[in-house]
Amino acid sequence: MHDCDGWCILCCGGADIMKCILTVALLGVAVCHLAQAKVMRGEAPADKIFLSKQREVLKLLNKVHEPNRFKDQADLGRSYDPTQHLSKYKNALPVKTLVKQYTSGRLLPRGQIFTLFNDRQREQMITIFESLFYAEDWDTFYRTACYVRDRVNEGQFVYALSVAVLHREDTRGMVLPPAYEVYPHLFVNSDVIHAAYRAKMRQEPARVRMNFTGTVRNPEQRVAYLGEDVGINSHHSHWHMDFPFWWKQDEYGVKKDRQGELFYYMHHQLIARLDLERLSNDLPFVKPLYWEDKIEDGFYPQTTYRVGGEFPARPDNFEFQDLQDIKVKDMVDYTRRIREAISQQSVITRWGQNLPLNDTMGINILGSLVEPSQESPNPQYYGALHNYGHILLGQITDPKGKFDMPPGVMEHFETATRDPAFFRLHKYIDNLFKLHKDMLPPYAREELEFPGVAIQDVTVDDLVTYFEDFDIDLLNALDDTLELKDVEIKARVRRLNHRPFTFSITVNSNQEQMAAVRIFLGPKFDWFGQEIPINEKRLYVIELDKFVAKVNKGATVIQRKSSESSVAIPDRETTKILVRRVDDALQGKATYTVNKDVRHCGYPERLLLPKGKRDGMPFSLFVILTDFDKEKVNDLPWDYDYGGSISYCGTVSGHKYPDSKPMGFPFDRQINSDNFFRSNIYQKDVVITFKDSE
Ligand SMILES: [Cu+2]
Repeated sequence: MHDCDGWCILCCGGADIMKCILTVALLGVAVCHLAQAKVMRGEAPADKIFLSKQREVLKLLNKVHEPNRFKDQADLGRSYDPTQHLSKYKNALPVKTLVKQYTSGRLLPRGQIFTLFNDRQREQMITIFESLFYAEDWDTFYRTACYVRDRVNEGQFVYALSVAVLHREDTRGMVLPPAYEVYPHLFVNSDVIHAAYRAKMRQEPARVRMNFTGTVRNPEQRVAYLGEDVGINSHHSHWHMDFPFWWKQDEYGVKKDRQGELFYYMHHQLIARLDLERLSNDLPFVKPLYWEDKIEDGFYPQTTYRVGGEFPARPDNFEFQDLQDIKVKDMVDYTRRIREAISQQSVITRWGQNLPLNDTMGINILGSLVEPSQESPNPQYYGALHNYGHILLGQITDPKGKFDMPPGVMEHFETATRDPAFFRLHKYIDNLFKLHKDMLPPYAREELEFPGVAIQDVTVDDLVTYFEDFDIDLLNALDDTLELKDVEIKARVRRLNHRPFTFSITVNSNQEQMAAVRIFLGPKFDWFGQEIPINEKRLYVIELDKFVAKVNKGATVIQRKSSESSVAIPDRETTKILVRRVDDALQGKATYTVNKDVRHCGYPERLLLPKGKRDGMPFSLFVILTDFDKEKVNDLPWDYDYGGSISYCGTVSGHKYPDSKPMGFPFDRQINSDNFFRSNIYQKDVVITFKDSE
């Protein structure tokens, strides 16, 4: 974001100067125009050392299902013996264990399906991750990565390497290829894979059209474009890589600030977003499921593992089944204990102490307890509501393992949102969080207001959504041999997008100060066409943006583009383009910029708006300004962007979450409409119009 000191020409720059001058002339106010694309503060040209590291990581993640095709890496991996270099690891135990497990044949073999929800497979993956993470320097890390590349299961390898790259200091800023290109099977339907194979056998380039799962006879199919969107699945799986539930904060020395609260908020927003899509498609809000009730809607994923068969399907009206280690009755008990803790506003720790669930910290504790993460105060007593929910749903059709069915879509973060039951499970969990939030007092006047600051007007361009085609590269989905040349085979999917839009927020202030700006969108009418009261609407509002702006004494117009939203990230670059850009930079043909805070987690920017309707659908827009100086946490420049997707994805690289307000403020607590609206809280109706194509 640019500085906006009233000296408009200095702050605007580029093509916006004329518009800027005109605005000043017409309105007599300072206008801050923001850059067209999302410009990241941490961006700088990459040096050769970084570039060659980036290239090696991309090589390691190439065609992971096959032995490493890069001879230099394969040779290095074959000859490297980690046990000869134990002093090169900050903690040598994991790598020692890994070598022992490998030589005794106890690791999950290559070619088999890896799921994080399987305790044994996860423990092995953690050993691989720790071997990579504890490597003292890049050289040791790289050699270890080459060593494991051809020895361990490829699913475990991709996950462990990715989390290591995201958390090591010497790999900061490195870009991982999009998950849907590394593992296309998890993202596209079986018939697409079959058609792709046919094309590959003929060595012919192809674009295979992929349809959403189900038919018009299944109402849930109307919103499949959201649950099956590769961007959403990628966002969700990356969130769980940035905030793994198995992360040992103290041991690894990397703190995860407000992880429990982020678990609540990111999932809460996913449900609210689906709810707005449902309204746009004449469907009621998501209903929570319950352990002892039937799951009305079945799900047939129509997706196939690379090896291991189809993802299991669930017929309509199926009931939860006991698994060997997880009983439905236990889930009921865990829920009861959690509800008790919420109503008493106190959790019992594993040492029998009481931990209060109050104020802003309560939700963080509750999030860690429900998921649960390693920070759960008492996993024995409160169980693993969310993780077990995923497993129960994933194994519902073969609970006793009689048919040796592979894991269900719910047992991978890359595929979970495809199943409508994912949202129903999370709505159930979200209602527990709501119960807790409802125990807290509504925000007091001084928490809501921003004395001396008033929003005079908010305008925004026409909000228009449409469907467009998008191609997914299937190169990694298909087995082939070195002799066969790669041909372009892609899956063509329909995906939602919107026209770019800009908010103009006119603010009056009695002094120059920093304002935290929050923009939300909520439904105006419910499924029955009745206007939703604010205290209910708050549960369905989606965050569109949150940022800091400087307001001047007098009037200021804050302008903010949809492309700058801090909940979202732009489209991921394809692996092919990424490789080409890195190669070009290595050869000195072009500059490659690296952003040390780069994020892979982030809601897809093109899904920022719900679909709306052809005739236009009214929504409620909210803009809230608060005093940033009172909520500022880090000692960093006010416009520091943390990689651009803080709202749902928090921060990485050791930074704290940048503001101290509860996530979702001010809609996370009960609202009394008489006291809520003040001069710094603005509401207006907006209309979203869906066009069939653009
Ligand atoms: Cu999740």
